[in-house]
Amino acid sequence: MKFANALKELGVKKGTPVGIYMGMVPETAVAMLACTRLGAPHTVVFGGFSADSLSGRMNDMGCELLITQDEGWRAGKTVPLKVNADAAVADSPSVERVVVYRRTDGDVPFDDSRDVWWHEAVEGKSDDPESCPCEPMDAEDLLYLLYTSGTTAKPKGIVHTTAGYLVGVATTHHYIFDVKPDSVYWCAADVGWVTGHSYIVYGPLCNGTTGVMYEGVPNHPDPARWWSIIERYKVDILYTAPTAIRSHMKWGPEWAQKHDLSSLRLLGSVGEPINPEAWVWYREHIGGDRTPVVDTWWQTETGMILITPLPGVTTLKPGSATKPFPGVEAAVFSESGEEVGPGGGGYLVLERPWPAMLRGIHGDDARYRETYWSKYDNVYFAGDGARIDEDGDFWLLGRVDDVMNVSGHRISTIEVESALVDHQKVAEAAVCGRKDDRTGQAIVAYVTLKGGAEGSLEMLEELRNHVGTKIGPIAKPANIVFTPELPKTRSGKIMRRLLRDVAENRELGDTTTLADPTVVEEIKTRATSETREE
Ligand code: 7RM
Repeated sequence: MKFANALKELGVKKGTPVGIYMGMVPETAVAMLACTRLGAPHTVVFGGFSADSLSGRMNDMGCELLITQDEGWRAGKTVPLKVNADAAVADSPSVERVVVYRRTDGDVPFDDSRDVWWHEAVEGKSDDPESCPCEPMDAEDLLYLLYTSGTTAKPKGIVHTTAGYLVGVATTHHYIFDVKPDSVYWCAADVGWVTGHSYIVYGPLCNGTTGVMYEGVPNHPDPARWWSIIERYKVDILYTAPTAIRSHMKWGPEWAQKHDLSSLRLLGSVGEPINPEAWVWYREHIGGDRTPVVDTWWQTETGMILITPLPGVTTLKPGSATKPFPGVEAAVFSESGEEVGPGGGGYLVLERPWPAMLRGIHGDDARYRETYWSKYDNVYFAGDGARIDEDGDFWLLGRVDDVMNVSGHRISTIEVESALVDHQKVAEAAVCGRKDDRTGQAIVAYVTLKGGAEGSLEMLEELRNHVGTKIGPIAKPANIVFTPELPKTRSGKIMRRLLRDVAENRELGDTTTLADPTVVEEIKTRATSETREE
């Protein structure tokens, strides 16, 4: 309330575009909700993004005000948010004012004519709701833009509007996470991604749910950090990503065993297909073999979860997101647009609108039509491959741009990855196709072994054979590169495009969204030496 009054005094009103560039502090949620109260649409830019990414987004939206903080605080180190924000604002002429939340009290540049401290802006402001009534909004008024990468270099500003979005996220949050009045719910995503928007801020807070927000990383000061938080706050619902679960697998179950996790009632997964081994590990070592695990499929564009089990209702199946949420009509189509029945595979589509669906791409209607509505008539094209099994359960196979074609056989990178991580010595694997004169494409696998073990030629053969046994000889990787880390975006998605560049000896493309840019150099060195050994 106080902060909404502060923004109001700074001239923010219905329709004023506001940028938010902050870390995982509760004030980020406060900033988002203060904008919403005033009817001002926001765009939250993940704190790990660069100044260039921030200014690109603010320019696209035409932001007039930016809310940031002095510094972020992550794994014992500071993140220079204000310094980056200043560099971004220098390239974003529409930004007139900058509000700075003091988090670390670090010495940061401050321009008195433009910048204002958060704590000074709220000083003396009223916290009476009557002093700042909610702006009445039309159901279809813009709530926020969230930028997400597509197939071009320019991120798309996904448009989410007010009523349908809130109905969608509140309903799915309630039913899928089986939220109780006294729940302590923890979504471990970053608030800068759609998962943070829908399932840290809007869904849970519409439902009045108490939530945990954690600023740090899972392994600082040690890998027991998450489990001690769960014990301390008696968290009953945990929602995270497969990549995080696999990291915990790599560190070993002993960290979780040190803590009392009996408060947990439900576990969720999102962001990428979860391999059955990680699913089972999650349920066994974190869920004490008691809790349902809900594998939830959705996208920035869908706004809300669309394919998921309902706990206590749906029969769970490790690796499958199971069934569409009630009211959602999902189907799998062949290339030519025929609906594929049980047992078949193809492209995931949505045949009926849903409340939280995107309303467009900001400023680019042509791209909106082209990306989602041009492949088939009147159905939404999700860009994911999927299979429906004999029980009608959906198996998500990853982005369709990640499908390989080896000697005319369609093989999903995810299928090969799942087979590799199914091997007891493998911690993580990423797979991509590279051009091959004989077979069209050949499969290249990048593998991280458990406990940081080094790869050997014996191990290489063992893994190729393992994949051969799991999927078939056709799916055996032509090359396996052992590497201590995989290149991931800061939201934890493996950057296969970069792996393809390495596999095909190309100059590396854009690496700016990588969490750790040094990883690819290491992989390049290993890939070259590995190929020589072959
Ligand atoms: C929520 C989020 C969307 C893409 C989507 C998929 C993949 C997400 C799952 C999944 C298999 C899941 N939004 N994806 N959830 N794949 N099973 N449960 O991640 O816009 O950042 O990404 O993520 O490929 O198209 S997102």
